[in-house]
Amino acid sequence: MKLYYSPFACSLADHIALEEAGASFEREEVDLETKRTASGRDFFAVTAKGYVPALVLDSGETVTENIAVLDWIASQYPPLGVPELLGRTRILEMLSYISTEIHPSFKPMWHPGRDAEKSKARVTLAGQFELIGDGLKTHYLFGDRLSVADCYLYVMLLWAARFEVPLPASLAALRNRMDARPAVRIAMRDEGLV
Ligand SMILES: N[C@@H](CCC(=O)N[C@@H](CS)C(=O)NCC(=O)O)C(=O)O
Repeated sequence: MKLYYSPFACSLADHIALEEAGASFEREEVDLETKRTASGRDFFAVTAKGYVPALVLDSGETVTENIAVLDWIASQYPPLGVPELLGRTRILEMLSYISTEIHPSFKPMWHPGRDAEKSKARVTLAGQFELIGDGLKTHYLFGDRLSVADCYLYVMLLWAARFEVPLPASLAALRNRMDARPAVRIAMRDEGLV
């Protein structure tokens, strides 16, 4: 299988999850400006969406969208899921919140200028992180074991640090815990981030 990714993009979540799973996979960097992959291929030939992540399975089928890619990874590597009756539902609930609420809130941060929009986004994001972090007593989102949802949240926490978004103490601690995980360090190194 092959993960198409861009350094420090949301695809880092899928990259970390694959490393955490101990999966055997290749990866290829995508230039999101030119839509060319590192080997010179037109990325639109991989996915007409033109954005990362795109995970090409061993069957040749391509899976896109963080929610679907991370859910697929958890389905293949059950320790990255949550083994309770509502476990998968809770993970999908969290992945959806991250994907449809938190992730888009960062949008203005990636553009130069737009200072008023950025200040507003910081307030929105701080509230969204509080919603997740307030009352969180466990090491990770769903207990003391990491799940694919932590991988996605972690990327949002890295973005929060980059764009000076305040975090509740529980999420700052979760980020520190993730920073120290060997799989996270490998993915960060392989994306040239450390
Ligand atoms: N709906 C997609 C959005 C993915 C996304 O926003 N990817 C960004 C990187 S974080 C991207 O590739 N942007 C480049 C572009 O849209 O041209 C998902 O949830 O996976």
